[in-house]
Amino acid sequence: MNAKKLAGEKAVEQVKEGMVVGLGTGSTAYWAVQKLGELVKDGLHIKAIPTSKSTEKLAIELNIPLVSFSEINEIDLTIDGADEINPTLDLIKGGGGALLREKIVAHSSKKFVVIADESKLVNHLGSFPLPVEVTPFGLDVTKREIQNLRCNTILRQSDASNIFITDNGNYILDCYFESIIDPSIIHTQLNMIPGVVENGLFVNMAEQVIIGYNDGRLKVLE
Ligand code: ABF
Repeated sequence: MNAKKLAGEKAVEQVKEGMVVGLGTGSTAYWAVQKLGELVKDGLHIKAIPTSKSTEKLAIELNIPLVSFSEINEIDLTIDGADEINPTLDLIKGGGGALLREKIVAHSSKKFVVIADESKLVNHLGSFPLPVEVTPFGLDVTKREIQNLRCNTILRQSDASNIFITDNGNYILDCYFESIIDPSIIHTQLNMIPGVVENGLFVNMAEQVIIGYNDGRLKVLE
């Protein structure tokens, strides 16, 4: 049994006729988008907002109708993955580099459901390096200010000779905190730094987490 597929398809059971749905990014959200594509093919009417250009491309291939924020009042339900999930359902996201659009979409949603396999569950956030989207302008100053928060930072590369560029034209600094005991404090400190566009801490945002297991079990955390 594919744990990520199980979680993704379980989350899609919450999608109802006429909903506006936020489509997540990553290999777990992939299964939710695939399932939605099947339901749309079978006659389900929804409108969707993708959280990345890669998800937008997948949605178009599946003929899932897309809308922009100017065409809707709010998003009914967003389904997305995560890199780490702590016991209070705070998240680290952005391993795929889409954290800015993911956070905008999740924040604009009446309900934000996170899907994952059990490997994402942690006691404390921070083993996974925290992705922080920063402007190219002033990078060295921004990097120094972030490092003052007691973390090491690495500029994300797309390959050996190219810097990773987000869908929004920015860079990602992967920040190694080791252990983040109070995510809300780090979140605030990071976003006060002028060159920081957004960070991958999703604090008090997830309403529900669906965990899939390879043996076919599902666990819902709220
Ligand atoms: C995305 O899902 C990112 O925020 C996060 O990095 C990723 C998790 O990756 P995967 O679902 O492929 O394990 O939303």
